[in-house]
Amino acid sequence: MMDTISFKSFSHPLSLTPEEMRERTQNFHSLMDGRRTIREYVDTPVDREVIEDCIRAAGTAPSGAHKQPWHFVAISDPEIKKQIREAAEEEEHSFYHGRAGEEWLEALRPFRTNENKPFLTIAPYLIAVFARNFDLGSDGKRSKNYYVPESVGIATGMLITALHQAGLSTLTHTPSPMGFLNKVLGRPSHERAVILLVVGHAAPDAQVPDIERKDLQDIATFI
Ligand code: IYR
Repeated sequence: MMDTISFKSFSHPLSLTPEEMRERTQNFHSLMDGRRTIREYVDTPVDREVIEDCIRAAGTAPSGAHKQPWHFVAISDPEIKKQIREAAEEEEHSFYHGRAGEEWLEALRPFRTNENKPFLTIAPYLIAVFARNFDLGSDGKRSKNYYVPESVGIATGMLITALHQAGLSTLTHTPSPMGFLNKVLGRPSHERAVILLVVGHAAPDAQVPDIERKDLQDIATFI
């Protein structure tokens, strides 16, 4: 346990003029505005080092009491991807044939999703994101983590951003329930799978829904 932490001085890696700042924020928004959730991939491999760096970047996210309550499993093994696809499609079948309920299915209909998930075996990487509500010491002692959904959500957003700026596409897949991921990936029961990120190059003929993002005035208030 870390009882005391010493403090050190900080300097931001960037020191920008207001003009440089504006240019960077405009460019960054434009880059992020080009991100789309992608459901069609090619099997072109991605270097493991790229995935490692993106996960490192995600691991820089702020977290409650710096507990870093996340674990990422990066899967490229075709056999494990196949197991994940089979289990996910089984869960999704019951979701789309009853469990979801009419209102949910109605909300999803325009997006043309269904229980078939070929991207789970085609995309070169799947990254399963796990959240830990507590850590387990080697003596079996539990230590609590804080703001876990917030911390893991922020880290996942940073992971998606890191992958996008590397030229890769993602799908924030949420097979539900996701308990099968603990079993297939051999993760302990105090870890809870929250998102299965599909990662790779978008198929050249990939299609995305023609939808708009809310305007600034609809998502922000300045007072
Ligand atoms: N998990 C299902 C259903 C699904 C739910 C929502 I909310 C979406 O935005 C998209 C899909 C699936 O992955 O098909």
